[in-house]
Amino acid sequence: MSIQEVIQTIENRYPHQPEFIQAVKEVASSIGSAYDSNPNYAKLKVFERLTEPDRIINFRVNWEDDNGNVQINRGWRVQFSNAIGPYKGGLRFHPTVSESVLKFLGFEQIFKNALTGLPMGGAKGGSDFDPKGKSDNEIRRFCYAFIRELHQYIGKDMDVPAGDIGVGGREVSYMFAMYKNLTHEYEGVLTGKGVGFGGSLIRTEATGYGAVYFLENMIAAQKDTMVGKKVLISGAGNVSLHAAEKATMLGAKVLTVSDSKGTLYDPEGLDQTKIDWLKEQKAQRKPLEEYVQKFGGQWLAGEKPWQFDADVAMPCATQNEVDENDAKKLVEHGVKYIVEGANMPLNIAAIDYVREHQVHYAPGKAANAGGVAVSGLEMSQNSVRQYRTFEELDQQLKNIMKDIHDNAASAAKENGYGDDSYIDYMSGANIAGFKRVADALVAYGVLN
Ligand code: NDP
Ligand code: 2IT
Repeated sequence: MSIQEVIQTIENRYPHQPEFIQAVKEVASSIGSAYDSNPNYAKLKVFERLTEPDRIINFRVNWEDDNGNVQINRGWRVQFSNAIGPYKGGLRFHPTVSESVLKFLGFEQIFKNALTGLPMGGAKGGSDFDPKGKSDNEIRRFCYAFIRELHQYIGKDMDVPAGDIGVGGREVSYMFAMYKNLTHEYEGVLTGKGVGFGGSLIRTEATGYGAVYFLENMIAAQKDTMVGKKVLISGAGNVSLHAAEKATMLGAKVLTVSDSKGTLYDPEGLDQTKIDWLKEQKAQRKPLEEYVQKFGGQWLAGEKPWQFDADVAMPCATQNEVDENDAKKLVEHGVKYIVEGANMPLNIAAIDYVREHQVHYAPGKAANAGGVAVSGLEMSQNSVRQYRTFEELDQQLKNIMKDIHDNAASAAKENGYGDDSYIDYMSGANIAGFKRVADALVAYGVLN
């Protein structure tokens, strides 16, 4: 079956899964020549196999709210591929979670994890549970109930979940505790645990820091530096605020962050005091808007951050947050680099537009791989029962991000996509990630 026929099959079989179809098409658009270069890929139906998850676990989660009412949510784990390591990927708690969203995230995770060079397969999971407005006790009861069901399907060498939207250190620690309680085993079954009882240093910071390290490499490839670059960031969660922190440390000027209510614009740029305040404010789920009374700047209710002059844009909130109109604004306002901290934040029309306008574009599966990379380092630290220092792990994260950058750049060039002045990171990342997994499937024969 040709790649085009695989897409046709997916579209016919899953017409109600637009996010999943979008993610498959994006990968398919790049891998044609690499696919044709090895006849075994077609013979063993490698792409067709990779577009159908190994399995999807789907379950009900019953929990009790603070008023004693029974609440019911849906839970999933999409175990997409364990070709090159145990299933690995985050858990998302958000009302928009659906099978389509988790399949797109799990599919992307296969190639992202391959790009890290570490032994990790691809998975994603989560629930339509909405953490907003819930008390700490409700969050704890939900996490316990969720993992009480999921625990039978995960394990340190089988499937290792972590955080994503709505799931951070607190939630992972609750789930880890319940897993330990149920199995009587202390093992590295989840990553992103609290530091001090199994969590790795720098895991919390890793996705945002890693995305900025990737950006630093892109800018260096154009013989320029981060110093003085104006940066627009969307989101105000884990990825956004750590991207803002590292960009600021490296001398860039971060002008915006945002959330589902609107955008905060500070023409003076963020500094560490402001970032610490933002972290605290979000941890307490208080409004971003209150920043203006304390530090000045402007609050733009209901607006996105793409309307200001800048050099760099880092969408770090959620999928499809940047459409073609937003892409036009970014180009109009002089943005030369777009680095996806979020997964699939640009829709297909936006990607086409920025690439046509020669904006240097780093797809999430390459640029945000620092988080899962440090998760991989947490797994290895748990296995050998030793911890590494912050400095050691930060250096490893930098090295991994540089390797992903360089491997994506060379895969692009080798396959005829772009040159030194315009590196096609999207094609390069898709090809490099795909080949690693596809070669494993070929070696295995007809098994997964
Ligand atoms: P958080 O829950 O910490 O933060 C999410 C942020 O995005 C919040 O500011 C939230 O605003 C905003 N947001 C979420 N959904 C929407 C929406 N539908 N519309 C507008 N704003 C929205 O999540 P993370 O920072 O962990 O994740 C952000 C992105 O990064 C996701 O795409 C995730 O998949 C990706 N990612 C995360 C990794 C990690 O290690 N955590 C690793 C790699 C990628 P509000 O608070 O108002 O809802
Ligand atoms: O999208 C992602 O890469 C994550 N949410 C992190 C996954 C992980 O296992 O650390």
